[in-house]
Amino acid sequence: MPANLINRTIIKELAAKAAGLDQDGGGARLKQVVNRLLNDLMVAIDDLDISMDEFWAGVGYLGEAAKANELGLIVPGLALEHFLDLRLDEAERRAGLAGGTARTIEGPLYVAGAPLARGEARLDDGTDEGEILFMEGQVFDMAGNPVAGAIVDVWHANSFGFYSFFGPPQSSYNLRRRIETDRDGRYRFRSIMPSGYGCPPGSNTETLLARMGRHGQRPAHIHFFVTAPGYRQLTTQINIDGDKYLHDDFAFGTRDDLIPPVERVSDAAEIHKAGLNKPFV
Ligand code: MBD
Ligand code: FE
Repeated sequence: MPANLINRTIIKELAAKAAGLDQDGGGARLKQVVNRLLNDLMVAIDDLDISMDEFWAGVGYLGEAAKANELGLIVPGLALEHFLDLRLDEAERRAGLAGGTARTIEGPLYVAGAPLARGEARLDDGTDEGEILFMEGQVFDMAGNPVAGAIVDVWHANSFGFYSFFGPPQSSYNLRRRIETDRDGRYRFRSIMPSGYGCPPGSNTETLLARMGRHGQRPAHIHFFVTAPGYRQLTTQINIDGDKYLHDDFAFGTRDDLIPPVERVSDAAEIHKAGLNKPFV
């Protein structure tokens, strides 16, 4: 098959023109980015001898995915969201800002404006018959001091792997809360154990992954944004230990530091002793 039909200098000039580099107007950064992406795409097309059919199949695919609101699913599925995290990690390391709880991807299923509670919250609306789950934690600054009044914005899937506002209807903001940390920086919540998420069967993303021999499954996880005035935001998740997909996440979000111990208790008295079973709002 014929590859490299076009001289690299011609590609360079064409990409520069298409990005408006020879024009006065426009934004320099935008032109720089478009120029680079076009150049690299043209080189890839030429190197791989991408056909007309293949090219338009790709454009059509992205259009379909966008129409179905799935770009936010394909990005993590192709490891790009995790890659952006790796870059932030390294930038922080070089700036001497490394440390603290590891970040991981946000994913496409966050919804702002969850009900705000103080210190503790119940996340589930009582309709999910999944395993009851309690979680508690404490927010510290980089010097190790507890941060009172931090907002822990938490969201996760139900016991079938579905999120409120997406997929089969659930009550508004089910399994989504903002919890303000108490004076010791502590928060705690009651909820139900999530199941792992799977890309919708037959969706563009699932189909693409299948065509590459991949699956679209995530291990069970719980998402967090942690914010406080004057601090950088932490975007992270925990994974539920023991999940079949714990180290086989289609979105590459699992990190070794983000798999806390899960303790299963059958005796309600043990829960009571831990002070976790009083009524939650
Ligand atoms: C999710 O629940 C998720 O967290 C990510 C990253 C991608 C798809 C679904
Ligand atoms: Fe998720």
